[in-house]
Amino acid sequence: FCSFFSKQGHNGHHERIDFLSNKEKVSKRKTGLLVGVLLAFLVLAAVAAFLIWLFVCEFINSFKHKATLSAQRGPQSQVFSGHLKLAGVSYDQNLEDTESKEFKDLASTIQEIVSLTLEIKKPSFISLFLFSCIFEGVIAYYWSQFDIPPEDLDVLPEFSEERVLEVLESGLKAQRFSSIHITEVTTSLTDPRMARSPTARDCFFRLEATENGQEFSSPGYPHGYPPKSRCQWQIRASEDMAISVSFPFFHIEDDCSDDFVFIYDSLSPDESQAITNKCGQRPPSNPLEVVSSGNIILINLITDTDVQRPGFQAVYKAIPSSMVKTCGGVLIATEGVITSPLYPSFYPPAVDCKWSIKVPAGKKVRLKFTMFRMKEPGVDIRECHKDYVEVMGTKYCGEMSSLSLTSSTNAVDLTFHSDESYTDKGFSVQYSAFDPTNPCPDMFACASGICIGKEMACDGWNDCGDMSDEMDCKCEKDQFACKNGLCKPKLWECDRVNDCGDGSDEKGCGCEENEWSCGNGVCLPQDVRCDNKKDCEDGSDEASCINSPGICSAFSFKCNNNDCVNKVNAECDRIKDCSDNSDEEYCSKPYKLSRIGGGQNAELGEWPWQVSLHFMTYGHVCGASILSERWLLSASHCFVTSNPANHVPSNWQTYSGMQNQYKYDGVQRLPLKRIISHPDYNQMTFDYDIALLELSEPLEFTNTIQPICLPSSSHVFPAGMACWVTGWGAQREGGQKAQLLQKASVKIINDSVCNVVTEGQVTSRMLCSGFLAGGVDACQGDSGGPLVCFEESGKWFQAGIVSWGEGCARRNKPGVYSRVTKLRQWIKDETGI
Ligand code: 4AZ
Repeated sequence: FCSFFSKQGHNGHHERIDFLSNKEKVSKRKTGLLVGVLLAFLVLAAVAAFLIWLFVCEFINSFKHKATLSAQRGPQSQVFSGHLKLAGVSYDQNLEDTESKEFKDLASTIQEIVSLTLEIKKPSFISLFLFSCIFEGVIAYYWSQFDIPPEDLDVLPEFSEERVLEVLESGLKAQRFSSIHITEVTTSLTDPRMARSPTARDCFFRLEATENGQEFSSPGYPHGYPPKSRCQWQIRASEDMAISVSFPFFHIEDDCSDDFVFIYDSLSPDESQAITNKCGQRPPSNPLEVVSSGNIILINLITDTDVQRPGFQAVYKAIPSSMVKTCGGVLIATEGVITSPLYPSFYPPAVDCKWSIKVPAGKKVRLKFTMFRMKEPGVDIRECHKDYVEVMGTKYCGEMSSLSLTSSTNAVDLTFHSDESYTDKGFSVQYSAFDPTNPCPDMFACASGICIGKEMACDGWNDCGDMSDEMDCKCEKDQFACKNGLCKPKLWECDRVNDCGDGSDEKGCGCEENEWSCGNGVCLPQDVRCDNKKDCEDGSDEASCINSPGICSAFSFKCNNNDCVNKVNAECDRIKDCSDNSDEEYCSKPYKLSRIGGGQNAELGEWPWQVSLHFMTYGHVCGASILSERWLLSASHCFVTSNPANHVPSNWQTYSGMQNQYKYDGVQRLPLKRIISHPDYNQMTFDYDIALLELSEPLEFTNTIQPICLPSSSHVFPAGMACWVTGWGAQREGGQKAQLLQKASVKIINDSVCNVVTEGQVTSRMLCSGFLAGGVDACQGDSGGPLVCFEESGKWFQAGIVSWGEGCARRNKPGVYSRVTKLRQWIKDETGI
């Protein structure tokens, strides 16, 4: 076992020769000291280094003429790592002892040869070239680093794995050493942080796995790992053993681009043999547990942030290779369970298994997967060209929450394949024989062949997973019969959400030509329009009366000079309707950064009016929105509680421009000067759940800090409109607060439906938004945050303040928000905004 030198090439001087200090001996394999082998090793190492150098030299020459890039950019490190498999080589155990003469001789000779090569032939534009190797039996693990100076960065795209491999392979084919042959070579581009760092030696460990579990943990555990750590644990076991590493405790920073653990089925950080990379927190009920395919494994911890997280605790042990490699078989029982090897641990790389299930003639086999996770970066789940389960000619991979299959005969094969890279939790499948003439005695038979309770059929929920339990149902009186055979609650009809899936519940909801359509979908005769009488529940029949200028009704936009504009949503539509321009004042500027859609995490600056309110030492507890440099809007119930400390402004801190609760770049933290809760706020009913917060100093607006537009009291947010709610609240009922700001699209729900589903608890100061089908909602910790809607005018308006709800995301229990339009006048009275 050897590890070699580092050579700093900037000045051409050798800086140091590092030998790893760990003296443990590992392998008990056959020994045989061969001076020739030593020589062969060093020649081999020199050859590899030389070949890589040749490759670099050759093609950099061809690119030299274009190499004049800005010197402002720093040098770029390119690291390649991989292994060389050697044949015809005997192994010398003394090489495992880094203190042995053999090891030192070999290390220094290789150092001499390679540095000599570099001194003479080093291209001036490669500032650092390193070659390091670890011998494990007949495998040499290596990595090479090139630091390309700024002026030569043009060549970077050409530093591809393919080119390096090509050069290595063709060079090795031409090798002239009779005693050894390279039977395999791999090369992969590697994150430079993984291969080497000046501090890596402070955190480098070689461990020997035995059948008794032993422990190691990340530096500083459990108090927190230091930033900029580059730690490596190389674990080995004796031949015919594999290694299992489990992490009973795992809590690394959530953002994997900062901190992460990378595990390899190799001793070098070779991407083609990566087992997995993980960050974040894992619950003890679902610990990370991985296994190697052979008797080596490498664990790297990279940390870049200052955010302190406890780190991990790991237990490693040697397990017989047979446990890893032996799988599959013939199964003749009428029921049983099949799992991927070592389940619930991650399955090992590079295994193939085949199970043949045979049940009595006349029966068929039902397969119900209770776990299916075979996710791998860059895999198209329609092709499954890497790890997969194959049943009846179809390959399955990725992640599936429900997969049920039935055989066409009384026999079925299930094969499992894992390739050399990336493994996952695997699968667990229950199989059972069934009688095709009566597949589900006393139960409902899904089209997939699985059985579910009779009461689950036609209940509006997709219990089979393929909707077959919800087809051809006889709908109850309080249900709507969808065209496609589904039954949905009558309440959901004409709520502007396609609950049936085929749109039939939303068809025929529009109004006739001679009718006026109210915002809540109600149709009234056309002559209700502009008769100065509120006919629609939401007043929308009086909100579009452009032919009645100057007439002020409750549905007119009132200019600052008391003129009235009878136009729907006149404010901030970029049209000057008021003679004093007051309809176009206080409109937040369109945000400059681009919006990135998809997913639940919000981007930095995507919701620039969102504020996080921290209370004493509790961290984030409520949300708020920015109205102006001095004023924030939030919910009264965040401040008026049984704890009087909640009402003390100095106990609160406001964070504007924030996305990640642990990152403060560009964030403005300001204390509160005053909390004004609505005087009519009712702690029992949550009526008037609104509060204004005056900042002790003004905010400075930036790209990520901007105010939200307040709607005028006549603004209509019609039912069915898609709006957005944002916050760091719990991501599910009873769950933990989010670290990254979350966003969710929710629909405005019509008031009469809102009243029914909340059993009459909503007042006119409240509105419902969400989905009656459940699944998307605000939750604890989002309170006080904004519900905002994008208007055709190109502006975002705040329609609501997160207030309350029965649980979170429950069916028929949408979120309830304070209705900003109804409280608009009070905001103006208190703040002048
Ligand atoms: C809360 O406790 C809370 N599902 C906020 C919103 C909702 C429920 C609870 C709406 O702050």
